[in-house]
Amino acid sequence: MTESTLLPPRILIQRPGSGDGIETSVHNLPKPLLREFRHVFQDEYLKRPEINVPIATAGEEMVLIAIPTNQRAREDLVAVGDHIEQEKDRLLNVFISFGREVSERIRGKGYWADFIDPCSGLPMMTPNCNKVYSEVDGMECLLNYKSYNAGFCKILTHPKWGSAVYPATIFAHCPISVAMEVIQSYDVIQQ
Ligand code: B12
Repeated sequence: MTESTLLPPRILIQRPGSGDGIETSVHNLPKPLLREFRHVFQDEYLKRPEINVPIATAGEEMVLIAIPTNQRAREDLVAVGDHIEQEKDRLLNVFISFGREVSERIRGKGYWADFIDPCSGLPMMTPNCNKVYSEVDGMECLLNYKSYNAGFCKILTHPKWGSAVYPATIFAHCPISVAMEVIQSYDVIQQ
């Protein structure tokens, strides 16, 4: 738990029975992250809502929200080889599916949301953005996880899984209740 935490990390599953758990939490943006968010997305996020906001949430304050996710990898991602590449593809697919679904559900309610492509570090749904978002810096700031340097790449370490962790983040601009409702609709795996 950090000061920015609105909903602490819990392991969710997108499709019951799939076994692909994804640790997810909901946060306000602390100052350093807010500065970085503006570099990455500029003011593209202000271009929504472009449709009428639902009456249920119309009076609520709009807030910038980060939804960091971490998946436990079956391999240490710092190693190299075909099996690592295969594992990274699996983790990528699990996140893209989850990130897209969460973003589309928030967008479906009339608000802005987007997620970072883990391969490039660039926003997936917002056009005209070319600044890379650092997942490692983001997780350090939001979750207080630690990192180390592996050559050119900064590597995150999860408190339980070490560097067998695959970080990726979703962002939203909406009332807190909207983001909470979407995230709380997923099943939680007991740890
Ligand atoms: C591009 C990339 C690479 C590139 C280049 C890396 C580079 N640094 O140029 C290459 C292909 C080489 C690479 C290699 C690897 N990578 Co890589 N890579 C990335 C990627 C997509 C972006 C990293 C990046 O460019 N960061 C640097 C940029 C964003 O920051 P910067 O300009 O240096 O600094 C800015 C920030 O610090 C910012 N800032 C300042 N203060 C603050 C505060 C906050 C709060 C924030 C948010 C930002 C911020 O300001 C600075 C200036 O603008 C990330 C995913 C991601 N989105 O983070 C994965 C990622 C870091 N890579 C990963 C991995 C696993 C690897 C490899 C180990 C894979 C492998 N098995 O070979 C190797 C490492 C090999 C090596 N020794 O380098 C994983 C790490 C997993 C983990 N546990 O942390 C990540 C997170 C991808 C993932 N989701 O799994 N990678």
